[in-house]
Amino acid sequence: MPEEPELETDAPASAFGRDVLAGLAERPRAIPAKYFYDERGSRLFDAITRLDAYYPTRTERQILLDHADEMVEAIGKNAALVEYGSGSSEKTRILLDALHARRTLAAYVPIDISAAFLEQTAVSLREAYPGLPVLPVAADYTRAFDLPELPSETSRVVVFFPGSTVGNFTQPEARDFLRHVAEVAGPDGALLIGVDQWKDEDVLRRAYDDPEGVTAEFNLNVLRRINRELDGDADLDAWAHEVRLDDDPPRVEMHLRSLVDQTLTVLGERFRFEAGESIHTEDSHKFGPDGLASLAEDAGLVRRRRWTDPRGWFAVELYET
Ligand code: AVI
Repeated sequence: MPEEPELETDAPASAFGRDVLAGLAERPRAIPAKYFYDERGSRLFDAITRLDAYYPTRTERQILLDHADEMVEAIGKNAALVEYGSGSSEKTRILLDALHARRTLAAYVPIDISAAFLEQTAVSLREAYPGLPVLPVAADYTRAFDLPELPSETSRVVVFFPGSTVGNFTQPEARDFLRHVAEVAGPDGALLIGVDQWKDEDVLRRAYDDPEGVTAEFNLNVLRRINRELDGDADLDAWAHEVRLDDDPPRVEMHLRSLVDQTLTVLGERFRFEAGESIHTEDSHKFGPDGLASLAEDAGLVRRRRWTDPRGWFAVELYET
């Protein structure tokens, strides 16, 4: 059947505009978390990863440092390491150091939506790891994309997805994503993934409501973005960052709570808020020891290894197709 052409309407052109208008009209009101990450939002997220209160980044980093040799062994000889959402590939360097020292990697394929950033990263990685084919792909890894041609000696594809970004997907999204990863990895492929674990509620609250207020700025940044890009009129002093914990499924929710009765105008549409009403801006799912394994199983991925820190706050898990 021929594809239906997109209808010309006077709806806002950008996906951001469409999603914000739709999300503010629904109940509960919500804005997808992916819209945090404009340039300022990405910088704020980077600052979050360096906060004392935000344990995931440094805990995962330490797990990679402590177990890199075992991971290299489990990855096997001549794998192509395909990193989803590579950014500056900071954590990957721990793995790349260990893999490159043994000359066991066939190629490194960083995938990121920002082509300019990706090129910079590729240049510095080629310098740091002479002889390693670095094959960047500018793409949105949640959609279909083609892998570049891999060196002929490549034995398998290993997808690397650190940071517990899988926790920002809904469960159906996570299932679809894992299915897509299994397809990209192909037969004999693998997934090495960072998975944040459910833990003491005070630790979780502090991580998402840090005393320095960086996470609050990160959350409020989506309103700044609406003001700038969607002709919004949000008064940033009339909104507060709020964190809620929920256990079904276990997650940290971020909200923007209206401090007063007010009207928010976006692209000419008016949305009425009563004091105390909120916009849900992010879910960060936290998993039990087997939480991700059961989702992955539905996608045809079998867990083979699991590495954690001594407190069991974070895990890095290896799955195979
Ligand atoms: C990107 N993602 C894994 C972060 C998280 O912890 O869910 C985003 C974040 N939100 C608030 N702080 C960090």
